[in-house]
Formats: sequence, structure tokens, C-alpha cells
Amino acid sequence: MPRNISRVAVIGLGYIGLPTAAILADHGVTTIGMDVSERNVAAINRGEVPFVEPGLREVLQRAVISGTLSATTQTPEADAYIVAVPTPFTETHSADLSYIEAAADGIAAKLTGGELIILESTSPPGATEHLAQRILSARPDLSTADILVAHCPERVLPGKIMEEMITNDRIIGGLTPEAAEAARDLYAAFCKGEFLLTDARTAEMAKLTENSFRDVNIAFANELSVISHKLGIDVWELIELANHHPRVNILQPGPGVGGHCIAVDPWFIVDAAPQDANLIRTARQTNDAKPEWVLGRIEQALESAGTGATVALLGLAFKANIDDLRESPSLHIAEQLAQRAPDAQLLAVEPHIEALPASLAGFGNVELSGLDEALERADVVVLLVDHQVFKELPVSRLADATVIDTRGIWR
Ligand code: SAJ
Repeated sequence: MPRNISRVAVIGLGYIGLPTAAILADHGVTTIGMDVSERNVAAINRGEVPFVEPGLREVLQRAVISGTLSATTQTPEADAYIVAVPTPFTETHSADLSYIEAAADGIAAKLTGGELIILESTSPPGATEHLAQRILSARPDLSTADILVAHCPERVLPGKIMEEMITNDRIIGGLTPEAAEAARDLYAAFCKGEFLLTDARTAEMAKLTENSFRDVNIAFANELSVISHKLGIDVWELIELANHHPRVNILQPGPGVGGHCIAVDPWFIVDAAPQDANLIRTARQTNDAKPEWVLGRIEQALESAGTGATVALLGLAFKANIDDLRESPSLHIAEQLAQRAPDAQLLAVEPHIEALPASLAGFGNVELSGLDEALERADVVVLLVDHQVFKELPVSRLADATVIDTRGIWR
């Protein structure tokens, strides 16, 4: 910990900000978390976690009880600020920086000079400079030399955040080398990974590149699955065989790419260089088109099954073994089918949720169902998410239905 930092403020207490604040505080650093949600702030001060993340509750409770962590709805005074607010995209696929700007305005009002400000939110190239400029334009009494600003993108995997936050290597991009070094010293309070220092733009682009690499690779797998289906080839066997080559590593096809990271971040690169980011744009479009292809297959199966058929949709989450429905291709498929096949009865099976999400609840032809009941009633079974419980299902249970397995788990 740098000697001049005794209080850290974490702005935004979501999936990244809250674990960061809890881990910092658990390592003895006086940490104040700030969030606009009064409800979440109150819950955190009681030691409660507002969302599911394995291992977070224990660390949070320890930090709150020991007094190193507290939460507030107002930006506090601090020696260092970590900004972990959302960066959604607009309808035209450009980054919405309004949450970063609001954080910058809150921080600007508290500065006395010499503070370290770290942007962790996934950001388009130039966002860290934008944050610094926003602060300095609100504070004409301060100059560039008075604040240390760096970008340190989060790279943790939801579900494994508490482990990866400590063990992952961290890319730290400073607007100046001094800012990068100060940020490194702060993260060294809890991070055991390697610190990779660079400039802010490269750090921003590195994070986007990691997620785009995965998106492009999954798009390749998804395109192969469409081609293989036409040619009567089992795409999962095909990929398994190709991956035996020592320099080939193809990811898995599925019903599309979901979540708030891989389905979003590549657009920031496309937006930054629209003339040149052709492969990255095409990959996004390929993955975004996959749910429609799956819908086409389900509609075909429904035609063969006849009017009033029952369809079991196994999984609504955006990936296996989590309850997160954000940008979920499976949920999108269920919503579209509910609209487009009003005569069909849809049984949504999602063991991680207790009620249908609002986007499905209004349809009379959709119900949340248990797995056994769905399998007994269904004429068509569509596997959308490779949850462990579905993987464990004996294939003999599917003998009476038409099966569309978008994840290749029942081969
Ligand atoms: N998916 C496939 N086929 C695959 C792998 C994934 O279709 O072979 C789909 C999943 O089903 C899901 C989507 O892709 O719908 C994304 O899932 P994921 O597990 O690949 O990634 P996320 O979104 O949970 O987390 C990613 C991670 N990035 C990388 O692995 C490069 C994580 O490390 C990042 O911190 C996170 O994005 C983020 O916050 O940016």
C-alpha cells in the first residue's frame, strides 16, 4: 500500500465494485463503497450481498464487522478512488459513458490534489483520458500534475470472482507512468498476480481484445455448427477432432453469446474503428444471428409435431450454472417463441430462478416448470443451457421427444 493512501473509495458497488471493496477492506484497507442505490447501500452496511457470487458474503461480513468497510450514497473524500460503474452501449452500439461522467463529477468535488483515480469499468479507447478531462474541467484550480489517473480493467469471471480477483494478472495503464505505479502499489494490497504496466489506451484496448478474441472464436464455432448441420456432420465431434491438432483450439457452439461482457465489448472496438473492425463486427453479427437460427429449427420441429405441441426449453440463463439472465440468448429464444408460436405450450425449466422473468410472465402459453414434469409432457425438448443438472440426465429420458440440443451435451 502506498504510504500516502489510507482511505480508498470504490464508486459503484455492483458485480465488480462490491467484491473489490470487500477484498480491499478484508486486507485491512479502510474502504468506503459508494452507490446510488439506497437499498443496496443499506444491505451492504448490514453485511448482506445484493446478488449471488460464491464466497462474497463471508468476506463482506468480515470487513463490515471489523469496521474497515462501509457504504454510502454520497461520494466520500478519499486518497484513492476506484471507479467500477456500468458502461452499457447505446442503440447505435457506441459506449454510453454517462455513468463514468457522473462518477467523475462526484470525485471532482472532493479532490484536494494528489489523489489516485482508477477506472476499472470496461471502456472504449480514450475513456480514461475523458474521465481525467471531465474532472479537470470541473476543477480549473487543479492541473494534470495534481491527479494520478489510470485504467485497470477487471477481468474476473462471474462465479469465480473472489478467487480470480486475487490470482489474476492485472493490466495497469497509466495516463502517466507515475499513475500506473501508484495504482500497482494499491492493487498489491490484495492481488497476487503479475502487474503489467502500460499506457491507458493500450490497457483499455487489451480488455476489449480479450473479450473480442473469445467472441470471434465462438463465432467461428457457431458458423461451423450451421454449416455442419447442413452437411449432416456432428459439429461437436468435428471440433473435438480438430482440437487434437497442437495449434488448434476452437471454442464451443451454442444458442448465441450472452452476458454483459462478450456480447457488448467488441462493439466498443467496432465503434472506435468502424472502417477497419470488419472481422470483429462480423463475429458479433454471427453470434447475434444464432438465436434466430435456433428458433428456425424449433419452428420446423413444431410444424412436424402439429398444433398444440408442448415444448420444454431447458435453461434461460446466459451460461451454465448461474442465475444471470442478462443478454441471455436462451431467454431471447423463449420470448420470441412465446410470441411467434401462440398455439404451443412452452415449459421453461430454469433451476436457478424461482419465478418467470417479467419478459415471459405476461404470456399465457409459458410456464416455469420442473425438469421431470417438462420431460414427461414435452413433444419437443430444446436444450439451451448446459447446466450440470441437464448434463446428468440419462439420454433414455428423451426417447419420446424431438430433441434440439444447442450445446451438444447429449451426443
Ligand atoms: N460461450 C459459448 N461457447 C464457448 C464459451 C462461451 O457459446 O465456448 C458463451 C456462453 O454460453 C455465454 C457467453 O459465451 O453466453 C459468455 O460466457 P463466458 O464464460 O465466455 O464469459 P463471461 O461473459 O462470463 O466473462 C467474460 C470473461 N472473459 C474472457 O474469458 C476473455 C471474463 O474473464 C471477463 O472478466 C468478463 O467477460 C468481463 O467482465 O468482461
